[in-house]
Amino acid sequence: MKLYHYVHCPFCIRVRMGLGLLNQSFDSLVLAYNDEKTPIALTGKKMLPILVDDSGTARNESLDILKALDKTKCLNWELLDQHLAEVETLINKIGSPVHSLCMPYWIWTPEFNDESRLYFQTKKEVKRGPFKNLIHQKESFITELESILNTELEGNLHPFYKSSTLTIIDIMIAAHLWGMYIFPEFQFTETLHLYLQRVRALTHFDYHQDFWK
Ligand SMILES: N[C@@H](CCC(=O)N[C@@H](CS)C(=O)NCC(=O)O)C(=O)O
Repeated sequence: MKLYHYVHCPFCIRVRMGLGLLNQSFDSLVLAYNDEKTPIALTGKKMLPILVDDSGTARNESLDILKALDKTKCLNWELLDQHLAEVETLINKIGSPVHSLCMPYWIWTPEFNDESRLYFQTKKEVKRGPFKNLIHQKESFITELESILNTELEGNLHPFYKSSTLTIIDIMIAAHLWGMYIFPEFQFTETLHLYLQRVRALTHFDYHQDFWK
């Protein structure tokens, strides 16, 4: 199997975590953000993650990829079905401040070069405004994120989200939060840090593995 992904992308991290949990080996292919040709040739869209299975079928949509891989249904998809609207709202609420805080930092990791950095920044600034302004507003994004984590996440961890065992919902939450580990002015509470580290250990996730091959 081949996984085409971006290191920072939360949807790609979902698939990397799922593959790790399921002990599925795969070729990890990190694409440059400005590479439009490769994803379009595979699926017709410029969107990652893309998983190409052993039969050569290319698939996107992180949850569809994971559902197809999880043959034994160990990720408890019923729990997601039961809480779908609530989880989607939570992920969107987390994603908004996380993306505003992390995008200006992600572009300075080894994943990007001058061309892909300019491509990413130009594209993302259309929706979010100048990265410079995002950094100037960082305190208010941090306050927004902390309030969501405090009121809508921590109390639901038992020790996983509404569950005593890891489910697809934990992979979705952890993948979206992982980027905050690179943000210098932010610190997870001990409860959340331990939760994320539990997900990391069970999924054998190594955020930076592709930078150090
Ligand atoms: N619903 C998709 C979302 C994937 C997605 O949004 N990927 C982003 C990266 S985080 C992407 O490929 N964006 C391409 C672009 O903006 O050029 C999934 O779950 O896989």
